[in-house]
Amino acid sequence: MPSLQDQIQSTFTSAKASGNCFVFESEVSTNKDHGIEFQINYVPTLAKKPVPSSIHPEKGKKPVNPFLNPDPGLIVQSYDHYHLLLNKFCVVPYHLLIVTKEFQDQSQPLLPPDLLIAWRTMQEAYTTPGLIFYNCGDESGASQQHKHVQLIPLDGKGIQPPIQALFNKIDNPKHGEIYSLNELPFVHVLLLLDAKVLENKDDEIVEEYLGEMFFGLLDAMFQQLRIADPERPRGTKASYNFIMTSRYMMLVPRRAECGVLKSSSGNVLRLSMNSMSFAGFLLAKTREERSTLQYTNDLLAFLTQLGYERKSPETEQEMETLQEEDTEA
Ligand code: B4P
Repeated sequence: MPSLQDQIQSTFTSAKASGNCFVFESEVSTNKDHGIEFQINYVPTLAKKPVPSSIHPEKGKKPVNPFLNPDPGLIVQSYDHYHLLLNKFCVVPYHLLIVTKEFQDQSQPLLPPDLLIAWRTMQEAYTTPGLIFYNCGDESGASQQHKHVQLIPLDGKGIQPPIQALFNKIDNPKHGEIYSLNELPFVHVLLLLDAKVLENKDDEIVEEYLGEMFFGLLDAMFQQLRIADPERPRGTKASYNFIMTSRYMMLVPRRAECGVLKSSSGNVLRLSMNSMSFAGFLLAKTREERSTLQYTNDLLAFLTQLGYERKSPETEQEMETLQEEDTEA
C-alpha cells in the first residue's frame, strides 16, 4: 500500500499532466511588521483565473458545486465521510482540501471528526510541517459554500507560519490556556496544543481533545467579539478564520472579506484575504497589489480592517468582569 505522501505526489503529477490541476507560479517578497515577517505571494496569473461556474454560473444554469461529485482526477483518497482532494487552482503545490461527502455548509463550525481527519492528514501528508485552515462564513474569504478544510505544506525559510514569531514570545505558555497577544490590534484568540495528547494513536482521544480545544476557543472568540462590538446582535452568524499548526490553534472573527489599501499612485485597492493572511501569508494578484503590500508600513492595521479592532487591555478586562457579573446575576 503506497503511503499517503506517495499517493498525493502521484495524483498531483497526473492531475497536472492531464490539465486537471493548475499550479500558479508565484514570486515571494516580504514585509516585516511588529516582528512578523509577512510573506507576500505575488501570483499574476491568478488575476486571469476563470471565475468558476460554482461562483458565477452561466445564465439560466445553477451554480456547480465542485465538491459534491469531485473530479476523480483530483481525488487522493476517499474515506467514509470525506474526500481528500487536490486543490484544482493552487499556488502552493500539494495544497489539499478535505471536503465532506454529503453537503454541509461552510458557515458551520468544524466538528470533532473534521478536526481529526485534518490533523491525521497533516501528520501524514508531507515531509515538512503543515498548516490547516478553514474560512468560515460569508466574510471569511471563502468562495465555496460546501464545507472544506484546507491544508498546505510549509517549507522554505519558515518551517512555521510567519505569525509563529509572535506566539514564540508568549512567556511560558500553558497547554489549553487561551491567549490574546498585545501586539495584535484585532480580535483573536489562540492556544497551545498538547503534543503528548496528540501523539496518541487512539482516534477517539485525539478527536475529543481537538473538539474540546476548538469549541473552547470558539467560545472565547465570541466573548471577545461581544466586548469588541457590543452592538452586534446576539445569535448573529459570525464569519471567522481558523488556522492550526502542529502546535497552535488560532481564531480570528471577520467583519469584512476585503481590506482597503492606497497604492503609491493613489489608487484605492480592495484586497480579499482568507485565513492564510492571519498566518502571515498575503496574496497579491497584480504588481500594484504586491508593491502596496510590500511597502505599506502598517500591515496589522490592514488586517484589523478585515476583523474587529480590540479595545485596550484595561477595557477588555473591565468588560469581561461586567459580563461575568451579568452571567452570575
Ligand atoms: P475557499 O475557502 O472557498 O477560498 P480561497 O481558499 O480563499 O480561494 P478562492 O477560491 O477564493 O480563490 P483565490 O483567488 O482567493 O476555497 C475554495 C478552494 O477550492 C480554493 O482553494 C479553490 O482553488 C479550490 N477549488 C475551486 N474549484 C475547485 C475544483 N473544481 N476542484 C478542487 N478545488 C477547487 O485564491 C486562489 C488560490 O490561492 C486558492 O487556492 C487559495 O487558497 C490560494 N491562496 C490564497 N491566499 C494565498 C497565499 N497568501 N499564499 C498562497 N496561496 C494562497
